[in-house]
Amino acid sequence: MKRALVTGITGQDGRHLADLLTAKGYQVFGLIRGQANPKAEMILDENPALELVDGDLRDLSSLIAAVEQVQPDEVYNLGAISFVQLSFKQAELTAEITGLGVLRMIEAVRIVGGTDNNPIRFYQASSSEMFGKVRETPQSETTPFHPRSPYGVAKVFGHYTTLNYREAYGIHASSGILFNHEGPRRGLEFVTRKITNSLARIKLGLQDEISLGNLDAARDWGYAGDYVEAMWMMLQQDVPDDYVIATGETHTIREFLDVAFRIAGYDSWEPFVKHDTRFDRPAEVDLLMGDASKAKAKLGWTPKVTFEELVRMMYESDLAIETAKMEQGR
Ligand code: NAP
Ligand code: F7E
Repeated sequence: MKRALVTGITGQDGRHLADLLTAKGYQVFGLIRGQANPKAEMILDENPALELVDGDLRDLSSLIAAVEQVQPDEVYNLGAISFVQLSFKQAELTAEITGLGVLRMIEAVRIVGGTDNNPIRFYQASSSEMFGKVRETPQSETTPFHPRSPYGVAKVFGHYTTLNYREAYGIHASSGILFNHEGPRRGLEFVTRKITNSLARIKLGLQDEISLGNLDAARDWGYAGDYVEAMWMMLQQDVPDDYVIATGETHTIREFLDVAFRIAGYDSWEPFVKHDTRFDRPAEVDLLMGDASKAKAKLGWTPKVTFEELVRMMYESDLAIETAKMEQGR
């Protein structure tokens, strides 16, 4: 039975990856931080085969202890401050966790190492936010980076740290440059889920409007369930490498609103959406569109869920959640 250690286990991707690896017959260990993490119960209910191990990406000794305890075949480093807007307000903490956290995790892998004939394989969750003020469209593995937020800067550090450990120590370390991926498990702070959840509440008469920032930004949005498959595929290759994972389509926030409100049965979203400068960013990433042809050729990976299917899935899930809450009087 293969063993995997996943950081960021309580996050959107950690939960999807745990499900995928469990279905593939892995024993999955999730790194959990804090002394009574309120999300622990929820993820164990969701995946009872999961085992939790204490640790924090700010604490190297806790990571070494976790790797020693688990003796993993594969480590997936998904833990991060992942909300770009928060990274502007807590830049130092973002550098500490999203940036230096990668160094600590891969250093723990280097120190513990695994056996000579079964060295530990490492996955780093890199991001399309590294492209930032994009130098070319679509963006591929060879597009230069120009991050636009403390989050993007921290991810560039983590990305090059992964590459450096691969080259310097021969670690089987791969970096997935993932474009935005969403789904019903997406945090409510991100724009897609904020829209589908608010829309469900508008539909049920629980809310009148949605306050949003810049509606002109364009993103290459895919489904998280498809993207965690690519993470696993990267670690099954003989040779570690970096891969862009994306759909190759881009849509503005306006287009997301168009599709979501149409699915919910409205002619127009404009009467319900109001601009709130609190959600504008000090520096914006205007347009992301990925070229995942390397992942298709080498991993055989392609996205399955379309943009419209993704929006529908998220809206229907939020409608069910909000309806249940309403019926329970919450
Ligand atoms: P998410 O839902 O925000 O989850 C972040 C996870 O990081 C949570 O489990 C959180 O744990 C954990 N974490 C935060 N601080 C930590 C610390 N000090 N030590 C250990 N764990 C800590 O993020 P996601 O959407 O699943 O994304 C997973 C990874 O992919 C992140 O690295 C993100 O930056 C990257 N990424 C995401 C996307 C995307 O579109 N989703 C695209 C590209 C890259 P708590 O619950 O305890 O806070
Ligand atoms: O913003 C605009 C906002 O916060 C998307 C993370 O997973 O993907 C994610 O980062 C766009 C931006 O995601 C609101 O200005 C308008 O242009 O959903 P988001 P993100 O910043 O693209 C990348 C790949 C990651 O790696 C990150 O970890 O939407 N926008 N109005 C808004 N965004 C939010 N959150 N809230 C608004 O009200």
